[in-house]
Amino acid sequence: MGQWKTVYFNEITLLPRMNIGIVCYPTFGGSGVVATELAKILAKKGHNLHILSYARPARLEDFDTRILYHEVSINSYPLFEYPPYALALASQMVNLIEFEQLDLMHVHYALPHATSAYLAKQIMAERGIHVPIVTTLHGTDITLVGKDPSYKHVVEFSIDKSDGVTAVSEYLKKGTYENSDIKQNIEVIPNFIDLDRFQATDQTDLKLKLAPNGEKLVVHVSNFRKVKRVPAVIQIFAKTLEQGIAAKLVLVGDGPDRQVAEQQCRSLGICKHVHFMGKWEKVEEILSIADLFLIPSGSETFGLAALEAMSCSVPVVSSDIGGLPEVNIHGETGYACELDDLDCMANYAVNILSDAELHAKLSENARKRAQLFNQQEIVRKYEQFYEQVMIQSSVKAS
Ligand code: GMT
Repeated sequence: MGQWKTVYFNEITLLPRMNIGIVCYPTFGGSGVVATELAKILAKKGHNLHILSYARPARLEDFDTRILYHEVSINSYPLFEYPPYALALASQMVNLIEFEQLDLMHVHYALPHATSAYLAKQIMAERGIHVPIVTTLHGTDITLVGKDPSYKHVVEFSIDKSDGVTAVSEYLKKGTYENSDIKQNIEVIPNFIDLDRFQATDQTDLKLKLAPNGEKLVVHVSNFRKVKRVPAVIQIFAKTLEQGIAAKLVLVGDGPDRQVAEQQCRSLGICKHVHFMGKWEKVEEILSIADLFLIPSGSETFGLAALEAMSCSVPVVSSDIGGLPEVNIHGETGYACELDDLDCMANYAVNILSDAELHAKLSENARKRAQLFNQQEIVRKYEQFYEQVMIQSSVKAS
């Protein structure tokens, strides 16, 4: 049975104000960033947000009275080699739904979030309370981990049981249908960008520090996981140097392949041209002075890092896999090459860095393309999707 609830109106938009639960990983990049930025914008629009994660999300820095962060507390016990996070999460979801009177729970990254949500929803249904679940598929929850036989059945079941499912690109939607037994209707709502934060600003001092002799700046930002192919970034850059381009490579981020990358710079003898920044919050400052962004990933359902660069008017050279071609348009905002064709990427990099007219055209187009992913418009799509899911699922539940 569905239940009647008082509807509060949002004093900012005059639309119904929602109590929304957001579940995410607290990570620096990817789904954690998308989920947290979404929560921040929804809060600015007058909704109440409850973020549930095992640590405070990296992007949740400022205080907002409409955002409450709830940490999933997970007690260990000598018997547990692996403490059951999914169960602790489901239990805490039940608390939130009940005491904060959530209208909807939105989980980012299916594994294990969609499963915990399904469990919480069933518990609440037993108590006569219906809460719709929206699951957003981001990437490896479908393309890698989610299809691992040790998780597949549960992940697919949980996604199918969600009341609404979104994917961050057409590629991910198509891939989900092709590589799983999921039957749920999937709505594509792409990732979004804050065009005010991510825009080129004057960073002359930083530029002088990183490129003191007026060298071109090539930038890569990632979590240095295998899939990001940082060694390929270094090889492409080395080939660019070989072709006589005076350039510096700035690597932003950290992760498992950091040492491999450092070793590679040493063996190629190009350490003095490469700067490892480590994790760096204000990535837009570095992007502001970048002449080129490299993202030769082996798997990427969207490529948020490319969009951030484009929003700062930086042309992109990428691999042509996954959702990257939906972001970086070949010949318009940069270039995309086959995954293993590092020569192709290096040649395009040289073209961009040595032809001022071409560079100017690509950077103007990059910013224009980024404007299509304006956060206000995309977040409105999420709001509309929530409204639609709430109506459809309450009809089903009654
Ligand atoms: O799958 C991952 O590597 C992590 C994942 C995440 O959920 O943090 O990143 C994915 O989501 C991002 C935000 O939607 C996308 O921009 C990335 O392309 C995607 N990563 C991969 O597909 C490898």
